[in-house]
Amino acid sequence: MDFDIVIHSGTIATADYSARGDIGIRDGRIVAVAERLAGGVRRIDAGGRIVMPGGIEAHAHIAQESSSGIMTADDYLSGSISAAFGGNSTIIPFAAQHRGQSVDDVIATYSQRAAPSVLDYSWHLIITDPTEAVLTDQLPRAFARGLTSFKVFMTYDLMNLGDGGMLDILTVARAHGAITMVHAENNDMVKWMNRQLADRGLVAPKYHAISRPELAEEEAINRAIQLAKLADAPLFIVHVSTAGGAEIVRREKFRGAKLFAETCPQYLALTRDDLDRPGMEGAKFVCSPPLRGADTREALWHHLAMGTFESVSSDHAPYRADATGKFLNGAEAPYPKLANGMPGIAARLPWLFSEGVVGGRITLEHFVALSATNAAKTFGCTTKGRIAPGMDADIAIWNPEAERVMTLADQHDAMDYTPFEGKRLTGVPEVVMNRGTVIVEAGALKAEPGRGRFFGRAPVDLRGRPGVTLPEFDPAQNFGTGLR
Ligand code: DUC
Ligand code: ZN
Ligand code: ZN
Ligand code: ZN
Repeated sequence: MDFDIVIHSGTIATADYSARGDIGIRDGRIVAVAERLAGGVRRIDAGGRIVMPGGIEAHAHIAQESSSGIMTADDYLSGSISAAFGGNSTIIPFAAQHRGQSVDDVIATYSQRAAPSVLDYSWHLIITDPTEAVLTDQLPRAFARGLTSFKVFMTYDLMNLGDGGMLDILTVARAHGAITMVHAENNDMVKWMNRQLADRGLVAPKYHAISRPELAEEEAINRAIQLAKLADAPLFIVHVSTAGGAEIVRREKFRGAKLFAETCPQYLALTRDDLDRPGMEGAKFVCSPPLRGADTREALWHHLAMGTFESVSSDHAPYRADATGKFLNGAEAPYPKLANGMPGIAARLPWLFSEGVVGGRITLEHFVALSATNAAKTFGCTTKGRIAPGMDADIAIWNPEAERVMTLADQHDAMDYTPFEGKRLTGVPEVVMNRGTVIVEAGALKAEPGRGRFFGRAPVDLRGRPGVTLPEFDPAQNFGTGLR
């Protein structure tokens, strides 16, 4: 039987190796990888190009209300299109529970919202109200449907769970092979700093960074890991922004914690000086955790190169710099009332490729691991994130030499700014496929809204054996070492 598509003469890059070769695709799957393949209803010439797994964007906020009720500018149509233009084949945004809402209702709500997606999608749940019914009934049901990851918060009064709540939820996750993702900042430290600054009238955007000190992240990362070790449960630290936090992650991985972590382009590209731009420009750079100093930025690059992080995710949190987003609470709103987050779903991979691979800081294979393969492993995407027979044909073909300057128009999102405006980049994803369908080619969208599909994920794989979960938790044998 003929192939539907053969991608030929490209350099195939995986997380382990790169080599010249051809890829044969049939019925949306990769069915052959070989030095040379004949045939193909369509043959795509990838000479001089790099052929790699399409990115998996595992941290994005799309069609999601913030805890203060501000809706993201991107819905699943613009968000998925923007992701595709940025070299992604798959997105795993958040589906957020409001206090009092059932998890089943959250899933029903986001199922409707996600219907227009051009890319395959799954969700991480955000749990803010872990009632008995949520812990014993609703979450296990969600895990069984393949939502095997969820995020909790150690900060924000409306979301913060407390240490006991964290232990309860880690235990439920462990029992069902799910992974807990955590936003780690010490809530009381941040609130105390907010009062100190407000008492002195210091509310310009630049004080946002001062209000959320590095110490607050480091303390909370350390505490979250100790809680996870006590519960002997896997933990994923999202958006690590500090060198101290990265050092703790590194040390605790070495000690055997079941630990995963990501950082984001903004922490590798920008600094808190961007918050001090004239007027209210700095509001565009308000995100949590906040941007740090140039020394921290360099340290995070070293951690990335050393392997401290599994992934680099965008934390795409698109709030426009107008009264629908950043300035919903006024054009001169004090920093605690500015919408929190910045866009980057289209920028993540082109920026990381350029600064990381072309810039000589990480290898091409490491780039593939950070952009797709590791997220697939961590989050149980068993048919995605790799180029091998049997996998979904989720593929991006990159021109590694094309040069451009990053602009808002290139992002194809619903935003009115990009924090990466004007950055010079080398390397462009020219063709992006999802399950064998071309989504983006030659700078144009080729896919129909609504073609993306939900996919369920396997339990978290801690032992290289997908689907094998941990033995039952036994408090009589628990020494809190995380080493079993
Ligand atoms: N956490 C995120 O992950 N994104 C936006 C804001 C936040 O607190
Ligand atoms: Zn967060
Ligand atoms: Zn986020
Ligand atoms: Zn365009």
